[in-house]
Order: sequence, then structure tokens, then C-alpha cells
Amino acid sequence: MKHGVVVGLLVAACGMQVASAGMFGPTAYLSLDDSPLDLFGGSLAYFENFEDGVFNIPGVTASTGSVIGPGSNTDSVDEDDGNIDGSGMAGHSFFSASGSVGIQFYFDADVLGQLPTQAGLVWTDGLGTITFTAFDGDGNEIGTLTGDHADGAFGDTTGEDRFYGVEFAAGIGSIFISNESGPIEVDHLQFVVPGPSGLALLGLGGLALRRRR
Ligand SMILES: [Ca+2]
Ligand SMILES: [Ca+2]
Ligand SMILES: [Ca+2]
Ligand SMILES: [Ca+2]
Repeated sequence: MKHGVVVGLLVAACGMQVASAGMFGPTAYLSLDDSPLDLFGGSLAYFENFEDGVFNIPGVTASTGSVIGPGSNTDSVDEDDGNIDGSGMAGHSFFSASGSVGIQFYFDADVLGQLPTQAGLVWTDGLGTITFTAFDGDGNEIGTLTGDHADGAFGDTTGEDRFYGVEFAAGIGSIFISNESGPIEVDHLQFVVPGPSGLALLGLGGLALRRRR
């Protein structure tokens, strides 16, 4: 399958690991360049970095949480403040007070045309073991990843930040992420919906993505 080959090449080129079939991560992530998703593959790519202070890309809703930042406790993805410098405090992230309850992002096939075939996000803060689970359109589990990379600090550190994602050709209904204790922060929510050829990138990161090409 051509699509799968392209993803594989990207993963290999970036030196990233695929934890199991169809799952991406957890892998270090400081900028969109670190994404293993096929955002330029001729499909519709959606990207949210929360940098305008609102969560407003179409076709996805969150079970809980809100946009925060900038601030000393804000853990944005590092690049969003214009400098990859070990700090995310000058950016924005998506926050929820209970990491153990976690955050689930639900995709809407009616809005998107169909469910995404790739989806992921970046965990940026919390405590304890991180768990990421992807579900299909019927709520059945596609796969789960776990990570143990939280640095124990509630500041703006970015060396601990990791991408978690999934690829599932039949359609991804939702993705869930949690950590054992403390609050939770995520950023760079991104997903790919099969569509007409030619990149039509929707979302706040569009300019950044085009600049890199
Ligand atoms: Ca930064
Ligand atoms: Ca951000
Ligand atoms: Ca962090
Ligand atoms: Ca931390």
C-alpha cells in the first residue's frame, strides 16, 4: 500500500520507532518536523497548536479541558513561541486538571466527510505513566501505548514531551490520553482525512507547514 510505504519512509528517515503495527510513539517532539504522520500525503491534514488561544479546528471535540497560556506553568510544544529553547511557557497548550481522568478527542465523520485514518497529539506535562489509546468509530480499541517520560516538574520543560499517534485505515473514532497523577497538558493535535489529492491543510499551523515545504 503506497500510503503505508510513505509513512514507513518518514519514520525511518526521522529515526523514530513504531511501537506496534499502526501505532506511533512515544517519540520526542519539539516541533511539527517531529511528527511521524503523513501530513503531506495528498489528504486533508488538520492541525491545532492552540496558539490563537482557542480550540477551533473542525471535526473534533474534547471530553474535557481548556486552552491555557502563556504562563510559567504552560507546557506548549517548544517551537510554538518561535524558539526551540527548552521552554514552552510562552506558547499555549490544552490543559485538564485531572491527568488520571484524561482527555478524549472525538472525531466527527459528518463534519470531516469521513473519520481520520491517522491521528495523534503531543503529551507535554503531567506525572507518572502516560497512557494513549485509540478507538475506531464503534468505540472498539485499536491499540494502546504507554510511556514513562514525565520529568516531575510542572514548569515549562520540553525535553519530556512525546508524540503519540495511530494509523487505522478503517477510521479513527477517538483518541484518549491520560497520566497517573497531577494535571495533564497536550498540544499539536493533528489528524489526516483521506480526500482529494493536493494538500489542503486546515488549521492554525497551516502557515508553518507550508513554510517548511
Ligand atoms: Ca520554546
Ligand atoms: Ca502550542
Ligand atoms: Ca513538558
Ligand atoms: Ca513536566
